[in-house]
Amino acid sequence: MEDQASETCKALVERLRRASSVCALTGAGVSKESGVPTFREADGLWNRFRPEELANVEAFIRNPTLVWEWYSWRRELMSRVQPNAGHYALAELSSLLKSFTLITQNVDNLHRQAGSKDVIELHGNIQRNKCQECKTVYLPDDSRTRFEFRKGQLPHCPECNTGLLRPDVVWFGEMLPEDAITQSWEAAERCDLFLSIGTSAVVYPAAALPQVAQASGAFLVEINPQVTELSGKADLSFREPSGEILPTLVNLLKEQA
Ligand code: BV8
Ligand code: ZN
Repeated sequence: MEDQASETCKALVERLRRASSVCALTGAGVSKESGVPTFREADGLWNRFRPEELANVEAFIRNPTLVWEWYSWRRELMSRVQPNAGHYALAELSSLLKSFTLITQNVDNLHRQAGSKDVIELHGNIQRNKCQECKTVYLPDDSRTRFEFRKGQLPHCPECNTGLLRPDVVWFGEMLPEDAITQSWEAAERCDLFLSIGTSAVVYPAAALPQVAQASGAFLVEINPQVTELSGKADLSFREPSGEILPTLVNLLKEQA
């Protein structure tokens, strides 16, 4: 890492140390170094599948088998990947700061697997199932709903016996969980340092959070190898992979602790 970048890192570490409250919003980019494809990059999920065909209720009603094929493929992929150094650094960050709130758009459960507690999951969690009718949520290890997706066999809700089960994720056109919205908005308004990490910042309402934080006086930092919709507004940008820069920041924080 060239000198200028390490100076920038040191400046950010100083801000992290002084901050009374830090907020981080993560997107698919933080899981890229774990081998999980993002959505909108050249090799991203949305380039092979159109979100309109898969990540919305109409698609599920029209062709539940196709949607289940996609999520079963993603679940199988998730069973083979591990958190990367960026996830672990974020998990460690919370013990090094006065106050740290981790908000994620990701449904891949990797922040929890890396040890992050109290992760605010704006778009749900792919490991859980939910009934499309009665909205009962089933945890991954609930034996009543463990099923091996096989062609033609679609999982039904054992509670209401009518609804189809679906992954407990937020699809386009669906409201985000009320508590996740409330908690993340409060954290963004309260923080004095906001980190937008690994997100293209195009999906709302999540993409509004960095701007809410900045409008409330927070210093806005972006960590993303690419320029995004947010880059022009960020007070500081790191054009580097999160799996590299986050451990660097944590190590500098620990050195100067
Ligand atoms: C809502 C499902 C209220 C889970 C996802 C018309 C009708 C209805 C709604 C709308 C509409 N027009 C607009 C909307 C709102 C819509 C929206 O924002 N659309 C956008 C696309 C224009 N939002 C919604 O519908 C939301 N609900 O608004 O409800 C409502 C209700 C009814 C009617 C109106 C409004 C619901 C949004 C949630 C949708 N669900 N996924 C799943 O299967 O995963 S969205 C999908 O995008 C994922 O959840 C993902 O989290 C999210 C954001 O993507 P990113 O995480 O940013 O990933 P992306 O690939 O884009 O970028 C990755 C970045 O990482 C890149 O920048 C790359 O450079 C970077 N990167 C790569 N490597 C690294 C890296 N960074 C760091 N380190 C690296 N190594
Ligand atoms: Zn049900």
